[in-house]
Formats: sequence, structure tokens, C-alpha cells
Amino acid sequence: MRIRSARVIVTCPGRNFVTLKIETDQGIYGIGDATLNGREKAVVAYLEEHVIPVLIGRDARAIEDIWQFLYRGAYWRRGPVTMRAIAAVDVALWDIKGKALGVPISDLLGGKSREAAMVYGHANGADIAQTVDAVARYVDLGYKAVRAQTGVPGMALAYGVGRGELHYEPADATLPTETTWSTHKYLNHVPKLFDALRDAHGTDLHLLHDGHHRMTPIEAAQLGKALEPHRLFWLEDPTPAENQEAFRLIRQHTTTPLAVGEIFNTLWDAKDLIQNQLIDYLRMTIVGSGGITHLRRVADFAALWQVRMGSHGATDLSPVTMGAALNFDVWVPNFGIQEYMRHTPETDAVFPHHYWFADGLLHPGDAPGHGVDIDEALAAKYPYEPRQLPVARLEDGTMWNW
Ligand code: GCO
Ligand code: MG
Repeated sequence: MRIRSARVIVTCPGRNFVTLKIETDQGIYGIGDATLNGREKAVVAYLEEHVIPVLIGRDARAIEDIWQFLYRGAYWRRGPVTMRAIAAVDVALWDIKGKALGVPISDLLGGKSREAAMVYGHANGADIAQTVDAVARYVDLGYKAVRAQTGVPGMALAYGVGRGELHYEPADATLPTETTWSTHKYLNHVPKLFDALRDAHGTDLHLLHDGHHRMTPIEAAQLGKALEPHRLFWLEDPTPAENQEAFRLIRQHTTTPLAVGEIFNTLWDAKDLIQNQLIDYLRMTIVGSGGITHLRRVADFAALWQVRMGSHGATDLSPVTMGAALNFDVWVPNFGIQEYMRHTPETDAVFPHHYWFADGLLHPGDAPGHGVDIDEALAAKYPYEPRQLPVARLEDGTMWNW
């Protein structure tokens, strides 16, 4: 089964998605997600100029060899652009293999460890009362786990807040929106949110929180300690994720579980964190990390140190990634949780899929491959729109981490 053609489809049904479609000489095709929020066109060029030409004519069944060819062959390894391009090819090829054999990708990986994946939703509000209400709406929908973010007095646009409830999308403008940040104000306020949430919702509900890389290690240690009585499922991205050593200090001070990894691209970004047992959950995702072929190696390595997988699943990961991720989640022995920010109805229509939500769990469905398709005619009605992620500045104007 040879690769006959491959092409990139860019569509913006409310937000931009980059999709790779690979067609074989046997009429079977597969699709992979290559979306890199705010930097989409870089991956389009990488695929069109450098990857697609070397794919044509190759055996579509040789997933491992093609992965190694693209990774080693680039010489310039790793990085979000390269690894997303490789992921798109990899996922499309797993999709093709599943379709050719008539089985879901979870079967190709070794079969299901569980029927469905526990997911967490995003609750956010301009103030604590609104966030408490937003969590209630997720509980009513059946969620067993909710990430909670709140506006902070004196800061107009806190991370994760103030842009709609079920469909929060940070890439909101052609040029980056500038937001203001004060860790001092944030640290005073956030523990009160979790006091209120436990009062209102009890102790059964899993609560999560995302620091979005904004704290220093000692500030993160303070927050982790302050939240210990509320037994968070995890505290995510407390510090800038590229400094693995920072987690040692946080870890020495708090038993709040730590999660990181949405910006990681290969095992090398997470290796020290895992083998030194500095984290509890790894948030690497298929689209960000070179696809299923690499992520399953990462997961097996993480399992040796009881680190569990908690895949990134914001709206910038297309339904194609969600379909692949759910096949991975139901297989992976060291599964923790799956993030699930709902896509808009427009996006769901462009990407018809077999996964479904019930009682706080996402079910991957039993369709061959990953079970997600693209309606190209509909996709063509939503042309690319340039959008960038926001930036953050401290109150004195200093650039900070967004
Ligand atoms: C999360 C993330 C996202 C990112 C987004 C950037 O935990 O889901 O932090 O909200 O900000 O994926 O494109
Ligand atoms: Mg995050």
C-alpha cells in the first residue's frame, strides 16, 4: 500500500486548524492534525515544502520507518513545528492502518485498558462566585473533574478567564492582545476560590488548576502548600516548563500533585522530571509530540516512575487529535485524565467524529482508525484567519510569561 498523495487543509470554523490528508493507492486515506496555535502557517510550510515530497511512493504501512526517517532525517530535531508535522504524518498513517485492518487504533496499540477516558472541563468566571457557578454547570453535565480559574481583583484579563464559558479560545486577535499580570494579587486570591469550591461542591469532585507558567518556583511552592487542604487533582504548569530543575524546589515544599507537558515535544523535555519523580502527571499530547509512535514510548517510560498521562486537550487540538488521543487514553496503562475543552458546533461539523461524552467520560467509539474525518467542502467555506495568542506584562510593563 503506497502513499499516492498528501495535502494540507487549513480551515477556520471559528478558529484555525491545520489537517494533513494522506491518500494511498488502495483508496484508503488517513488524516492527522498539525495545528500549532498562533503559528499555523509555519507547520503548513514545513509539511508542504519538506515533508510531503519525501512521503510520496513510500509504503504507508511502514509507520516506524517513516517516523524515524522524518525525525532523524531532519537533523534539526525536536521543536513544536517539526514535531507537529511528524505527528500529523504519524497519526494519518495509524489511521490508515486501522482502516486497512478494520480496527480502531486502540486495538493496534494492544487493546483497551478501560472503556472510556475520564475528562476534565474548564470552568472560569470573572470572580469567585461566577467560577463556583460555572463548576456547578459542569457538575450538572456529569463531569467528575473540573479545572477552575477565576478573575483576580485588579487584573482585567486573568489567564483562562473572561472569554466565554464552554468555548474559551485564547488566540483572539490578529495581533496579540496585551494582558496585565500580578502574581502577588493572584496568590492572595486563588486559595479563596478553592475554599469556596469545596464549600459549594464537597470533596468528591476532582478539582484542577492551571498556573500557566507564571510563578517562580518558590511562589509555586507557596501556592501548592496553600491548596493542600483542598486535595487538588493537580496544579498545572506552575513555572516556565523549559526549566525541569525548578520542579525540585516546588516538590520539596508541597504534596499537591504537579502536572506539566503541554508545550513539550519529545521525551527529552520530560526525562529528568519523570526519572527524578518531580511530577505526577505528564500533559504531552499526540499532536505536540510526534504522534502516537513517540508518545507511547514516553508513556511507557513515565509508567516506570508512576507518572500518569493527562493529555492536553484545549480547543486548538482539533477533533482529529481528540479521536487519536482517546484511542491512546483507553489503551495506555498509566492513564490519568484527558483535558476536554469542547469544540464549537461549527468545528464539530467540519470534523465528523465517532467519540461521544457521557457521565464525565469520553468514549472513543469503535470506528476503524481514530474515527474522525474531515468534510472538505465545509472546511473550504471557512478560510484561514490570522490569529495570535495574547501576551502578558507585569503591572510596571515588564514582559511576562503568558
Ligand atoms: C490548557 C492550556 C491551553 C493553552 C492553549 C494555547 O491547559 O488547556 O494551557 O489553554 O493556553 O492550548 O494554545
Ligand atoms: Mg495549560
